[in-house]
Amino acid sequence: MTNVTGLQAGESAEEQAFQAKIDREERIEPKDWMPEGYRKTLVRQISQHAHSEIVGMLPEGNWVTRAPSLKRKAVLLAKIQDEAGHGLYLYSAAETLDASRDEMTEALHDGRAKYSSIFNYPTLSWADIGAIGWLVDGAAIVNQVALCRCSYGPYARAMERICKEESFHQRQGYEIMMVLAQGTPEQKEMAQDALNRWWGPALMMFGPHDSNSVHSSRNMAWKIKRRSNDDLRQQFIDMTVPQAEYLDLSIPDPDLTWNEETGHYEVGPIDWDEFERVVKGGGPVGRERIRDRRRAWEEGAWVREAALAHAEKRRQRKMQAAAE
Ligand code: FAQ
Repeated sequence: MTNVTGLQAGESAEEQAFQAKIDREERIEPKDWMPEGYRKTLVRQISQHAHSEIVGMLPEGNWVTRAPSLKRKAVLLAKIQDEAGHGLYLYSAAETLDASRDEMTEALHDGRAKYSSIFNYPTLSWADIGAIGWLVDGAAIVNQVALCRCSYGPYARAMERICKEESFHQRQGYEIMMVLAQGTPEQKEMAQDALNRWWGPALMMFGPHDSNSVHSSRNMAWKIKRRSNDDLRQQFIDMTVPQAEYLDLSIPDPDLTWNEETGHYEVGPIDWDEFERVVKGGGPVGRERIRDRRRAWEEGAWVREAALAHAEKRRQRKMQAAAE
């Protein structure tokens, strides 16, 4: 309800000006006033996104030493390094909201912070590396293109850069699948098996159905989210089914149908019980992922210490030079 001052009930003048700025499609920058809820939900989403990039390096890292050729190994290494870079842009974007890197890392390690459910599945064959590029990066791009128009400037700018790299990732994955699908019957079977295992989890990447998405309505009003979970999932399905047909692989869903009237593919039910389990770290390799991240953090302690000591030395040298 609007009162005599033109404010919505319960809304302060600051909140109203903030929303008006968003409605004018102007970006919110770190030093602008923002409601605490806006800051918190962004820290949650951006840090979850950053953790996903970093944990997402692990399933692919599993195949670096077993890539089938030197070229494949070089490409895979470059992709994994890109994911590390994406994590860094995103942690930096979250830091502009007063979230500390150490706190975010701690939250990941002690299970308080989520990361994408998709990375709790194992990479059992080389074809899984193709399927990750094709399906996981493919789903990530669909979601992230929408996030390029997010109302928070640092997140939106990070997304623009990340999307460019993700589209290369998606193509390299599809190319691996193409080579396998056109290879020997055994190779084609590997590609089909990977599609069978990654299809359902890829659909879950977009989050729960809109009717069960707790953050959607608030985040859409704040224009953090531009399109709903189901809307983006549908775009991914419509884009990916013809790609599978081109590979002559079958989408593992007996209920998959083309709806002539709506112009969309329709899929069978998604296993939300599995999603709930996997999000809570109960996937096939959930524990292993956190164990590996913790170990990497501990083993990297000396690098952080050395970088800090070096920065301190430079600072002192600079101060000394200024004093002379
Ligand atoms: N996994 O109310 P909603 C990548 C959580 S990057 C885990 O719908 P929201 C690159 C959600 O956080 C992939 N948790 O939430 C790569 C919320 O948590 P709460 C990561 C999930 O935020 C490729 C609760 O459920 N991308 O793959 C998932 O409005 C290859 C309720 O859900 C991003 O993070 C899930 N799948 O919408 C790297 C994109 N879905 O409140 C390496 C940014 C939902 O309990 C190799 N994030 N949850 O703490 C977003 O766009 C949104 O946060 C959504 C969820 C769409 C994920």
